Amino acid sequence: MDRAEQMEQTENCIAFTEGKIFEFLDFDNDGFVSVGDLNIFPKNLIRDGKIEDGKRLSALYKELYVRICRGAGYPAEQASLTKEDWIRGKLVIKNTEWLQREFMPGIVDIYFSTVDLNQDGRIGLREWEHFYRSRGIEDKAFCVRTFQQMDTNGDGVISPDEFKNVFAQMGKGNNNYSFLYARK
Ligand SMILES: [Ca+2]
Ligand SMILES: [Ca+2]
Repeated sequence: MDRAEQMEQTENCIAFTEGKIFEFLDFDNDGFVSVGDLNIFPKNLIRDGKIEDGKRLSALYKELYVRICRGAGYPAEQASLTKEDWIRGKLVIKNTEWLQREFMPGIVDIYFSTVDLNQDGRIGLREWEHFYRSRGIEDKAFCVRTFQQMDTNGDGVISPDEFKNVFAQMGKGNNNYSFLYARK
């Protein structure tokens, strides 16, 4: 495979994962995602007492939305985006300093602490099952399989580094982790 083919394959993989993320964010399945949809997640975390201050998370998502609009070729913020817009915009901003250095580290830490219910700095299988149950997924075999996939050193818990690695891999076009965005 030459370099151009490799790049195309990476882009296809990222597009696949971004399509899953879009479907996850489009809660009412109308084919559009607005900045309000992006804020459903931070709002739920605040409502459930998972985070005290959702301002940082909301600001990150707002900025993401604006950058995706621009990346998709719109001169100004749009009321909503289609899946095609979302993927096109995300592919344009995927290697930007902001996404890699600010957005991803910011949200990954928050994700980890919301799944780590007992706050011991590790995610156990029970916590992982709870995370999926909160999304209406009760499939135990699915939980075990995805848990083992993330627990790369096989010690029975997911460390912050293992968790971060999943997002780093997704950013590089590895679509083996799109299960993170599964919902019922
Ligand atoms: Ca824990
Ligand atoms: Ca581990």
